Amino acid sequence: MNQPAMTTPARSVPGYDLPKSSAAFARASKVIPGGVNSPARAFGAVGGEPPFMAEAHGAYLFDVDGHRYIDYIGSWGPMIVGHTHPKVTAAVSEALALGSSFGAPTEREAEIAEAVAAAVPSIEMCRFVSSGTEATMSAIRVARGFTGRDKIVKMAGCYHGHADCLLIQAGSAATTLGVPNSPGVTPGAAADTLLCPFNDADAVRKLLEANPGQVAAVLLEPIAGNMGLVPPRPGYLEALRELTTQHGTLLIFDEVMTGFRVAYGGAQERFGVTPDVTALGKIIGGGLPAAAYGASREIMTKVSPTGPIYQAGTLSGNPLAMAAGLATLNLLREPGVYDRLEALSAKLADGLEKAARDAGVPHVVQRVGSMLTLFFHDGPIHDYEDAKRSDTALFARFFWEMLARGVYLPCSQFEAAFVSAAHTEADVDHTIAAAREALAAARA
Ligand code: HOZ
Repeated sequence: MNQPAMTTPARSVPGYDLPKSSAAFARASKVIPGGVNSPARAFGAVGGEPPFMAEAHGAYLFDVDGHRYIDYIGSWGPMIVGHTHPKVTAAVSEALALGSSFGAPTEREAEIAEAVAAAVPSIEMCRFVSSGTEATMSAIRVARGFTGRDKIVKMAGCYHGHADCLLIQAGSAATTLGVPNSPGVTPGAAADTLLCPFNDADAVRKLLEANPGQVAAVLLEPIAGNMGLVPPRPGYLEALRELTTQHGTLLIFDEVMTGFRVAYGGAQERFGVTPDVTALGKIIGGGLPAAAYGASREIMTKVSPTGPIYQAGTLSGNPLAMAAGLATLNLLREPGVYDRLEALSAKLADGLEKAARDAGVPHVVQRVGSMLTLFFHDGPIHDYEDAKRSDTALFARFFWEMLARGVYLPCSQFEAAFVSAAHTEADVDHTIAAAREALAAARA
């Protein structure tokens, strides 16, 4: 892969300076590994140091150096209604005044669980946890406990958080930073994870046939978002549904990014394929730490305390996170939200495509709903191997030129950009104009 090293100096864009951020980064780097609390924020693939953020409102981020950015990461997915939405802020403030954590059940947990069950086709019951990692990790434990089998099938380039058995050919920052297989994962944990290319149902079939009665679950992002945005080929999800059913294997959709994003009911609603177990995160917490996993009543009643499969969490179902999540879901049920997201995202994808075409750079823009990636590679991109052929050096230059023009894209070729309901036509027009200039500068 053509990756700049972690130590690549910041690309200098005249007039775009980050002195306060740089000081904050130096301070943080002394006490926090890499100065960040999640590697995806470290600018490892684009070089240099990240701007430090001071606040965010609507579709905009504001850094400590006084720059405003049109935000296309939305905290890596959760902020679908925009930052500091008044209804979300009010809900959290009201909840906070009543107590921030009880370690005891609250009525709102059932209210949001009912909303999730009504929205997501595969879910009759769900359990709230605090992060997407916990959701996928717990979904796998449930699949193993339910089936009595050990192995799982994972797709190369899909990222499901940092549980041991999933840090194998993992996308997102694990790929960005060149560590798709992490040290610290024991051979035992890795041995039960079988790998397939994304979008290759035949490879899954062969693995299931070669491991009869041993595979608990086939796990994937139904729309891959952690190797850049890679949609499923027509028929792929349907084929996985059929194969897993034939083999008594559970199908798990990691909808941490796609849930409530590509449709209110997630990718499973959009594509009409219902998995056995679903992991949710990001939007469900409305910008606070909440995630969930869910399935049929038959499966979920095997979870402790009704069943023997153990999973727990002190801050699970936290009242502030539940308030933010519920307020966000309520906003997403207002008429026209997804139509508007679709139209705005299509306009953005179209504008980026034309800008890249006019600049004469290899490219393809891939989009599903309000998630998209401009790959610097003549597409289509169907899997991890395709994605890794992208020109990441060009991406890095483009990224910095966009940042200097007030557009904050994900800081890696191997991530998806997110459009929010707070973005306007004017924001998208500005972004496309910036992309034209940035591509010209990045090529120079
Ligand atoms: N799962 C996020 C999108 N790839 C990355 C967030 C993070 O690792 O900080």
